[in-house]
Amino acid sequence: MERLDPFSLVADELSLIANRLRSMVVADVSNLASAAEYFFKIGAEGKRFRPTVLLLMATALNVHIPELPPAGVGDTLPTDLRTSQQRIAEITEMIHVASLLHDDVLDDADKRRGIGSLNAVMGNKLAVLAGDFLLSRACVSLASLKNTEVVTLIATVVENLVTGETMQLTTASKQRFSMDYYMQKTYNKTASLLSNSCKSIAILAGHTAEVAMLAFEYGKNLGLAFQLIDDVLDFTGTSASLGKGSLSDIRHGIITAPILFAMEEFPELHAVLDQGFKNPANVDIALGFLGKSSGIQRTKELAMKHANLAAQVIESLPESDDADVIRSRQALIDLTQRVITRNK
Ligand code: GRG
Repeated sequence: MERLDPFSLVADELSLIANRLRSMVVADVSNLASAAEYFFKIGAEGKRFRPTVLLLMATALNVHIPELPPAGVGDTLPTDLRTSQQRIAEITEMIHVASLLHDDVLDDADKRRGIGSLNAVMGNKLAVLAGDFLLSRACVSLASLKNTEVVTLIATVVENLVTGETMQLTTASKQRFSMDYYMQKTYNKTASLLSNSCKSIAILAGHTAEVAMLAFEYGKNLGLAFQLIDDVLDFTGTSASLGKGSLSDIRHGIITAPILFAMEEFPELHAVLDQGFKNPANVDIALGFLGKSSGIQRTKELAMKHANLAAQVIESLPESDDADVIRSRQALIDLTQRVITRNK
């Protein structure tokens, strides 16, 4: 079967969602309106990785469910189902952007998606409020789906995001230098949104707990792989060489997988990391150790392990001979490899 770019498979639906998002973030107060719409404007929308995954998952799970009785009066119609799954994609993107707005305030970032960050352009106060506003609009949309299980899943995501961001603030060495702590933080910060939203797509379609768990596992492993590569890119940027990335994590004293692996090979790094990075020379020293170590390679291998686990999940979904289902599953498998090889 021909292999299509995963993004182009859902391109039409993605632009439908983009238009809906723009209409959902309209506010009465003009500066709140311009703040809230800032990252939904054409050209500022980012990679739209999450809605792409969710729409593909919706089609990938579009199989006959034997446990379900034949549709009766008042049941969710297939078109209503697809619309409710699109809502999940919109809600997920709103929560994602809200978390970016708050993250940029916490980090005092000046750039996001290649343009000025909202805090830099409109100030911290409006950026925080715009994030809260997006979150509240996401809540209203979520409530309209009238599915308490899905409400619980998405509410857990917000809790996990806040927990993950708070975990990252820790100054305790035991936690900062622990791989287990880092993976837990990574799940909270990045993978929870994908795992729980993928599961929501399955729940809305009426799938069994088993299939819902497979959707969750795909999102979790894809999200972990995505963040591990993000942490590599922070060091390498688009090039293959160290130090070409933004180095934003290490400059903020955030210890990620490449450094944690490097530390296993060069325990001397411990003292450098303990001193912190107020002194820019320490960044160079840490990069020196990282370059001599296999930290980047081992991080990529760990990302690959999670990407492969995500791909295996798709292989174990209930069989289907529907061409659209098969194409979407292939695209979800393709995405697991693209996440590993991406450079942005
Ligand atoms: C307001 C919901 C809410 C949370 C507050 C600040 C915070 C708690 C959480 C921040 C979590 C965070 C910033 C995680 C990083 C996730 C991540 C990998 C972002 C980059 O995602 P991309 O590359 O971005 O998909 P684009 O721009 O393409 O959408």
